Amino acid sequence: MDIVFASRHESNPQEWVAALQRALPEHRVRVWDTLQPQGQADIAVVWAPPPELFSHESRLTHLFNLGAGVDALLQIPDLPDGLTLVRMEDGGMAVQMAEYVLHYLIRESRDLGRYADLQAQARWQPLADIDRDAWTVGVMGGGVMGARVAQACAALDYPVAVWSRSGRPVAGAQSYRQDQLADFLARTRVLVNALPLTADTRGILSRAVFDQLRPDAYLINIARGDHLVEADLLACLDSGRVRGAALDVFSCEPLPPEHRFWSDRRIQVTPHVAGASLVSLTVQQIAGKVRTLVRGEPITGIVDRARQY
Ligand code: NDP
Ligand code: OXD
Repeated sequence: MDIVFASRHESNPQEWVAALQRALPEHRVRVWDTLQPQGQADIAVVWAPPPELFSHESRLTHLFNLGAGVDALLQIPDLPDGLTLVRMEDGGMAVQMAEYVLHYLIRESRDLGRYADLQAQARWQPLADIDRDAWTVGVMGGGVMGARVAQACAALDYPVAVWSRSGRPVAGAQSYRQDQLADFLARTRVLVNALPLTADTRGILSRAVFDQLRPDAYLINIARGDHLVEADLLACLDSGRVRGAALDVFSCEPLPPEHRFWSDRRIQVTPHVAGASLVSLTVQQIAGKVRTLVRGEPITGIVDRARQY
């Protein structure tokens, strides 16, 4: 197989190529660029690939995405219909997502942000004990990321609800189907978004949803910026409907320096780092799937283009 690595965002593509080549010594692995012979690649490993990859490499059969989300790939105008898209399944990201959510959940439910403020005033002032039943975590999306997040919260005895298209069961949580959104939201105090960005989910984090949450709600968005209607969040923060938000992803990344989110003390901003695909685990997974394909066997993680995830 001729395997090319193509990413406009990766600062060190050689690190990926070297790791892939070590894992697949029987195949040829190289960084894709337009200076090399074209039209020979069978497989591309990508994250934000240059769009011209697809017009130059007509032999490609599989596109391995370094991330879990394929929304950006599906926007590429000339993406060939016959190309099989394969997403990253975990790759070390799910445990990081769980850590991220637990950090903000614990910070809010145990008043750790308020204790930081009290320390600044040298005030020794114990606050009320936690009422864990008042801190139901509602996770939107029960896939690889959402299920791991839900299980981590449940392991610390928080009540957990998970909402997904199918209502698939998640250990330790109560599951809700797509048509049970209102029941799911009515229970939820800390809303965690782990949905893929699709036509159905774009803009889902809106006032209509925030208004159905329990009072004093908190939002954690670890999926995509375009899930959130930013003006609705700001309005709900101002009205007190939502107490705060931890946001890892934004419609415009990097978040522009003048954006209001940076200076709003109710919002915690991180630069799209909630779950990073780690080189060793990612390469191991891709190499395993390439070997499976060479044996002529089916692989998991194939994107259903009609569903958009
Ligand atoms: P999965 O495909 O494993 O899971 C997606 C889940 O969303 C499934 O449970 C699915 O339901 C549910 N879902 C999809 N559409 C709808 C809908 N319209 N209504 C209700 N539920 C829906 O994805 P992952 O868990 O691996 O990843 C989720 C997203 O997280 C990625 O697409 C990406 O955008 C984001 N991400 C962000 C990272 C970061 O660093 N911030 C890192 C990694 C991922 P069902 O189970 O019924 O199919
Ligand atoms: C992903 C991401 O989709 O890192 O994997 O955002």
